[in-house]
Amino acid sequence: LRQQAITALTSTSTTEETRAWHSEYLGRKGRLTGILRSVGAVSPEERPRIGKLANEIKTALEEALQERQTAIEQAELEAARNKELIDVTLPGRPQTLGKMHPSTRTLREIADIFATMGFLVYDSPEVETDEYNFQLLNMPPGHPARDLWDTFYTTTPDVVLRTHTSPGQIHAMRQYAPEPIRIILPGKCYRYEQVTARSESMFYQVEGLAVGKNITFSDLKGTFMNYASQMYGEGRKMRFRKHYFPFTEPSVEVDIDCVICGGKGCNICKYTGWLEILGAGMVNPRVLEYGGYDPAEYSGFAFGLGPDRMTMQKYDINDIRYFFSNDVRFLERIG
Ligand code: FA5
Repeated sequence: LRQQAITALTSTSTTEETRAWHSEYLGRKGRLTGILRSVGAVSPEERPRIGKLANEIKTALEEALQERQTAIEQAELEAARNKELIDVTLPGRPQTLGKMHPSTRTLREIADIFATMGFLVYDSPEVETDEYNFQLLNMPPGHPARDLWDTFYTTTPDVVLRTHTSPGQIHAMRQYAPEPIRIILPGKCYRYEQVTARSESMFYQVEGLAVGKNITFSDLKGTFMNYASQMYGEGRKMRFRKHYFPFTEPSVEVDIDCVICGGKGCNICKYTGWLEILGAGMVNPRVLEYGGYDPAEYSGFAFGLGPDRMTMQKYDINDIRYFFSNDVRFLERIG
């Protein structure tokens, strides 16, 4: 039995196999254990000899097992180490570099251009009260012009997601009045809109506001001509259309010729060949007053640009929904 057990042990090569070997020979129901138990059955003369022999075998087997187990553990450890070994001669994996989102690029470009004309960047909240989003912009409760903006109301009374960046005008005026100001105010706006290739329910606007003495409509026009020539190069076609906003008087909308269709008409420019990029006008005297300026002394102009549509023009993107689609391929294509 001893010889047989030792041979079997030599052929084990994993911890599991040695365990199985242990239960076969030395376990509670093992073969050697069986012999040890039956020692009591042999004649009293034979008993000491047999018992001694069986115990010797037991000790020998236990020692052999211990030795085998140590050897196997060593081998297993070595194998694991080799498996995890790092081959320092392999070439490294290339790192993929992130790219700036086209909207961010446009926003920075706009900020740089207006900085050349002395406009500072001003930050204001995306969640507003009804008072700031409407009332202080000359739209008291029930004013029909509120319908120009499909508003996301919240479960908190009087709290809305801003539908435009214009409420920031009031925050800025109240902070700086009666000092003259020249600011731009970039940020996200929210509208409960039918989402299409040209309209999203979350989009960017860049508000602009200049307040001071003797500011006229010519300043507004001049600022825009300068902006357009820096953004699009000299000679880009632009048109001013009369419009209505409750917070400006007079008000205009400004279009540029659509490059996506080359002025022929496409769904982005509503088949007109022109793309509306902003609303603007002279700040309504009542709004100046709400902001803390005396309209007899001060005047100002304000505008609200839609940078997403400008980005679409610039990078030839035919659907606004790509902007927040989280598709890396979009960023890669633009890069
Ligand atoms: C306004 O929101 C006014 N607050 C702009 C303004 C500011 C006028 C200051 C006068 C003085 P309007 O709703 O037209 O106006 O939006 C302005 C621009 O935002 C649009 O010309 C368009 O370029 C962009 N825009 C509006 N709605 C969306 C939309 N759903 N998706 C993408 N861009 C939009």
